[in-house]
Amino acid sequence: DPAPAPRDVLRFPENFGWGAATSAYQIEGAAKEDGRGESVWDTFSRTPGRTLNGDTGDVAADHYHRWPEDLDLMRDLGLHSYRFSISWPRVQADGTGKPNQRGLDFYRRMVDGLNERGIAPMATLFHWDLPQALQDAGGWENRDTALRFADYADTVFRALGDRIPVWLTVNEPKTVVQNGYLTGHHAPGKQDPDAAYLVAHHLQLAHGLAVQAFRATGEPGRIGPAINLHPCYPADDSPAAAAATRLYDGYENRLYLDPILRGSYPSDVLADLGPDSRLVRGIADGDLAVISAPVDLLAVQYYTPIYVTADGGTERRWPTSVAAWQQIYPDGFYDILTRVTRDYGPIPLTVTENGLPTIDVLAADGTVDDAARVDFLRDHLSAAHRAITAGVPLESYHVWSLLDNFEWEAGYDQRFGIVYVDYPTQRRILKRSAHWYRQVIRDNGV
Ligand code: GBH
Repeated sequence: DPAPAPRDVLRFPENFGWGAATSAYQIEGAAKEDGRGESVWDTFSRTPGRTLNGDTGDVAADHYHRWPEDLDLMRDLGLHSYRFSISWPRVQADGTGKPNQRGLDFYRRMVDGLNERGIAPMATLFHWDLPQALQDAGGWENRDTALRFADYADTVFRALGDRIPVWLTVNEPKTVVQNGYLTGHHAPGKQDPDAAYLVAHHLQLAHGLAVQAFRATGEPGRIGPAINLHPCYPADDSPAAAAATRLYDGYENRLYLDPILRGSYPSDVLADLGPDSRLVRGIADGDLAVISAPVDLLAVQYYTPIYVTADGGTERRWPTSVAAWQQIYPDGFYDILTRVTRDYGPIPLTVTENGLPTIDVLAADGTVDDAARVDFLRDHLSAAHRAITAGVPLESYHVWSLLDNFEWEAGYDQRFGIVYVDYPTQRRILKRSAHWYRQVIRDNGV
């Protein structure tokens, strides 16, 4: 039986949802099974030089075969909610046409298994694994991909809509834009700024069309976007740094929030891109009405702040994690949560990702001591608690990630899981953070 909670626990609201998150390509493996088609991430990760050690998601955490065990583990942790993603190429191998029943059946079984265990399924429709056939037809640069996405979403809603209470449309459109089309570090590996922002528009159009399709099915659940937000701070107190920070914030945050929640693009970003940009030319009449179709909740993902210098560059202020891009700054979590509520109104929020990568060691005694993750999670949950106290309507929190997994271009070295995956045996081992998180859930607080 759980020990009684110490009196200094920061209690979360009654009914607060405690969860964990994953995504399809990062955990499933089974890349060639049951009629799954190829995605841009299969192509990208199998291209020499694109990922650390040439790692791919071909096997990953083998969740496709081990899901019953993984669901038992979630139940043992006491999770209320599990956020996962549905692989588009499992449902439509080439991204169009008749659905692949075996792909849908996998998710139906898994979702039924969650419901049987009293864990609420939260499904993301797109976590970056675009069918390669659609990429060959232009990918997200092609407006038609947004229409294909709406058709895929409709198929999934009709198959699973009666058993999934919360849906998320597109995971982190910004990361597709920035990593897929600016740095080229993610699939499809392009470096084309003009294309990048048109891609942003088509991803948001895809989101809006999926919301419309969802409403049309009449299914009872809720739906919203999953957006990674970065609080931006000036690196010094010069007016130039303040101005550069405002524009940076436009590209990091408002570009993705405003169209959905305000029905308009931020004018400073549009002005910066210019009237001849593919984004500006690509906005058709009526698009913003589609994109701003009312959503039921906003899913926020937070990892790091950004400090902007007077010349528009960035600077480090806080200790980084083993991922060079991540500075550890819990107050940034408070800042971004309160800011969203202040600027966009009291829309219900869920945190669908927040976490720390570590290079873990499985000790001889069979334990994994990820003390840094416990500190990270405690500090960030304390910040979230402060945000709730300040009036932020945050209803649930999902740690990234349930399991160690394929960390995209960084391969398998960086481990985000609260559960360790011993890849050679695929054995799951609760890290210290998993034991700690189980107690957080029991106490409903930190
Ligand atoms: C999330 O992305 C993803 O949704 C999830 O799949 C992922 O595993 C998790 O977070 C952890 O990374 O500056 O070019 O070196 C977080 C998005 C990841 C986007 C790092 C920017 C910086 C790469 N960020 N990336 S770079």
